[in-house]
Amino acid sequence: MKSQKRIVMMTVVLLGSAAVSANGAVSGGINWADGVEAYSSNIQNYGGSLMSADAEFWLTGAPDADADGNGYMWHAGDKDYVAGWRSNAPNEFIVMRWDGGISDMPGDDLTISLYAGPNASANVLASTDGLIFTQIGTLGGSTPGYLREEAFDFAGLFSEDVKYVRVARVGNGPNSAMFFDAFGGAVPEPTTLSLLGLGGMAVIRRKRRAV
Ligand SMILES: [Ca+2]
Ligand SMILES: [Ca+2]
Repeated sequence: MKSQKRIVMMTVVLLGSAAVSANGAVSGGINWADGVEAYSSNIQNYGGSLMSADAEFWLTGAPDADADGNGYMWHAGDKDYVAGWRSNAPNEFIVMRWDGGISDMPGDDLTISLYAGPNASANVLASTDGLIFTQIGTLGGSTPGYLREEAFDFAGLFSEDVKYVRVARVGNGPNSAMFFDAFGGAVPEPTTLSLLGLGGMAVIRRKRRAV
């Protein structure tokens, strides 16, 4: 029922001809973050190299740390292209930037790829202007080294496209490290939308017939 509703809503978006601005960071149907806007002084990759302007690629673009693609990030050949915080450094944060912005669409709008220690936790906030941030959810702990994805829905919280996402450390101390691989915004893909649109029409027709 929920998925039917979502498909119908996608149809509405399609009929409303949602505008998608061209963006160099869109690949694989995902609008990957374009830049690292700000970060606290101890942000580093797993190996301990501090974040710098030259290392923004650790966090921008598509996920790239799990080179062999099996979900575990610490195999030989896997890349240390992540950034985050280690066990004891309170108030750490990272702010990611999207030049083209992310629209609030039906369903989830943002996916964060990360791994974390079992005691890790963070708040996730988003902003349209980089000044006022609104909490969109939280991140908890998991098994160290194992990549996971967490999705967030802007769900009517913003009147304009989101251009900044902030992850802010909460849990501090042993086993509370958290490392991020990529931040992806949802994009209404024209071909997918067309197919979903047709599917949505079919759902509407079926529903009408059922009434
Ligand atoms: Ca949404
Ligand atoms: Ca990465």
